[in-house]
Amino acid sequence: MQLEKYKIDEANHQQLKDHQRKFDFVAGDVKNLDTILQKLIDFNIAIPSWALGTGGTRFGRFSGGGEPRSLEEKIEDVGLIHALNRSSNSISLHIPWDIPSNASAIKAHAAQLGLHFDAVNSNTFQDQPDQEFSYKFGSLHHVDKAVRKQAIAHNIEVIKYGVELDSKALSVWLSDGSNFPGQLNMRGAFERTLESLQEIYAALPDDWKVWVEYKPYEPNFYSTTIGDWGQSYLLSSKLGQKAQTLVDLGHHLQGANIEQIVSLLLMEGKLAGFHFNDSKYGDDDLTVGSINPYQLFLIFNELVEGMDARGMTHATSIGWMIDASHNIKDPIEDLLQSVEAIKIAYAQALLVDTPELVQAQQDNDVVLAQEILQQAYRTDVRSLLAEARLRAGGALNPLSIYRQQTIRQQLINERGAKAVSTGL
Ligand code: PSV
Ligand code: MN
Repeated sequence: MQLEKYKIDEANHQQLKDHQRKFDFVAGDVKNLDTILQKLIDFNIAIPSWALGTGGTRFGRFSGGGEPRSLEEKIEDVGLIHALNRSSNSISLHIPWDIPSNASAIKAHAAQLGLHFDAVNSNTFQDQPDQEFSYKFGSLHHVDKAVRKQAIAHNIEVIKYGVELDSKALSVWLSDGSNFPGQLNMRGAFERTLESLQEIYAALPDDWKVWVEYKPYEPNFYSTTIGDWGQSYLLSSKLGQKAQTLVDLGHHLQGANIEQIVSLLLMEGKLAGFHFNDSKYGDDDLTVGSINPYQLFLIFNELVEGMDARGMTHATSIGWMIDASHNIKDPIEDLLQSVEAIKIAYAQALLVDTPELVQAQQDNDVVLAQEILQQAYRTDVRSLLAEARLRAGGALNPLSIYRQQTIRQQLINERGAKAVSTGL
């Protein structure tokens, strides 16, 4: 289904007076208001094709109904999100969960909704029914060359699908690791992974990147072969310019200073981009900003400062994507909340008074430095985001229209209460 623009306009009209009052209150204090609004308009976050259905845990899965049954329907769901927030103009595919059997038709379908294709993701963490060798003991790091070759071939096939869709990056996450001490020679595993990635790297088109994602544990619980940003950075450095490190916010041990990791990767030109989510304990894949919005703001503060220092365009220089799982919320509502939280953190980071902060740092004025950051963080920027959405043709309040228009119920009517989407 699609949401007609006039319905958004009607709802906006009803909420306009209230919005204007809130916007004027905040906007009065914002320097460079139009520049900031334009940055917010330009800033889009990709939606993963696997996040439009209900996620599960190993204990169970509770479908919410109306889940997309095909890639076409997943694209339609992203189209709905984008129509409402004008901030989600791309979709990231996971292969083989979402194989585009007719790439030009899929591309046209997406383009009609104002969407394009973000990075393509390979999957060598699950066995597929038709594959010859199992990934039970890993893929690109496997001790058996034949298994490695199969995994390399899969990644090269994923690049081919991506080329057909005009994607520009291959995102690789490996579950390769070990469950018990002694199971694996760690150096050997790393070297084999590098060798395999070198073969994949050689198959990348000139204008493509490979993003190497790291994760400390799960599904392996003793070691992961690409376990942290250092290991990913080492691989991406050895591979070459087209390789970079992807930061998934949930892929850190507790207490890790993610903003510092991000700052240094950016400094080295090695920050590929993000998989956004939030967590309390591990890779919880919760709604962005639901647990620790201050950390998200601190990450964006480093990003804005670091990107400005390198003259990078915020919206397009690195990859921005959500990677979350929706166990109990409506996936579309959850994604709307996540996009909003990301843009709130971004807007707050844009408000940081950088010259003043630099001076406070120079003076070792710790109190003032904290005041400057928290002044920005405690600003209620939601009406700035709403204004940016309004100017871009979206909804002042995406979630309220989504509910008012009973979109989930319509999706259930169309697709059924038991429709199940591919993914985890
Ligand atoms: C692994 O936990 C991960 O973050 C990788 O990005 C996978 O591609 C994705 O989740 C699968 O849901
Ligand atoms: Mn991820």
